[in-house]
Amino acid sequence: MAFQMSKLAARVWLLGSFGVTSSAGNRCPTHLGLISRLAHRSFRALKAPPSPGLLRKADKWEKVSTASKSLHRRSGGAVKLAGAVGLSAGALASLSTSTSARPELNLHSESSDWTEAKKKLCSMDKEKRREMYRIDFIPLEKIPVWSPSGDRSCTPRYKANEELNKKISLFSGDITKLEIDAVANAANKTLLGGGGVDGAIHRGAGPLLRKECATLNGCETGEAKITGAYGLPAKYVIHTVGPIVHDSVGDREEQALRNCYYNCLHTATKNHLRTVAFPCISTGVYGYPPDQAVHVALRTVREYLEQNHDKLDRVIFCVFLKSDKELYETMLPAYFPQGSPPKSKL
Ligand code: AR6
Repeated sequence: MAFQMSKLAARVWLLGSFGVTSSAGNRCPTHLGLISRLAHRSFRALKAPPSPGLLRKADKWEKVSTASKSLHRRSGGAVKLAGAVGLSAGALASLSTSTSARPELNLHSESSDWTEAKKKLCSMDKEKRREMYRIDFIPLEKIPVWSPSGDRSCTPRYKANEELNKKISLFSGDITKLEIDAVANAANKTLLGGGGVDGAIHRGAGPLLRKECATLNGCETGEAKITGAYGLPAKYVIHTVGPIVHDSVGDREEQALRNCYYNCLHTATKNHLRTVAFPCISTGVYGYPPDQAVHVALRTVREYLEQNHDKLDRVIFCVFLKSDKELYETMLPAYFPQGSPPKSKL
């Protein structure tokens, strides 16, 4: 029995010596301390002191544990400390990655709890959240407010309203990079992911998005449902299901597409979200002609902003294809015309 306990104590110590730290993530300092305490406790249970050499080694890990906790706080002096306690370069590397670079929340692990992750993300400030992103991000400040460029004359369909114009952006690129309150997703009825922009959003957000989506019982065409955005720079994803167009667009499809935009905006404002980006819903796999969809998108946003201008700061039309960019550039002045400059008195 005594022999087995002694072996256990030695094993506990050995665990500490051989890279348990590398897989222990950010709990590394705690693990080191625990290992040391376990070693001491095992020896106490034996009621016979271990060899002085073995104890010295256990004490050394205790010191490393205490020192690495303070390192974690101050994140400096790692090399000096390693020299002082004789840590190898490999052990130092595992210590430094596990104490500073690794975030405390694993958003890309299937086994993480999505409710817990969502709660933690909500309570984090922007800087802390930025440590979690795996992709480049584009902050709101880098997304310019829309202003007409070139010679794109187009008959205005609404009155000029400079206040509303300041709330509009046309962004050309990947919606998953936007660091804003919410990105809309052109999903399917299962909400469990797919191709196109839906696939990009799920890939960027990681497996917890699918886990949360699985609790929502799908989504009907034209409706919208909100989830966390997990690994994305955005805070939330608002999923909507656009209409599928087989031959031509009828009233039903047009109304359904309008509902998508309206319900996404309504979901955003209901949740006090002030910046929202839209992809060109239904215009990919679902076959809605982009030159018709652009009118539905712009009209619905314009009318929503007129009624709710105090509730939103920015609506971003995110275009992925050059042809869509050109369509929006052409049609934006019809829905968000510029005011005429004041007449000169001369
Ligand atoms: N960022 C912004 N826009 C994008 C991105 C991106 N990363 N990727 C594609 N787009 P689609 P749908 C544009 O087919 O027509 C999925 O499988 C794309 O160029 O993604 O509503 C779902 O699961 C196009 O302009 O959505 C559904 O089954 C727009 O996003 C189905 O597709 C929409 O194209 C939904 O079809």
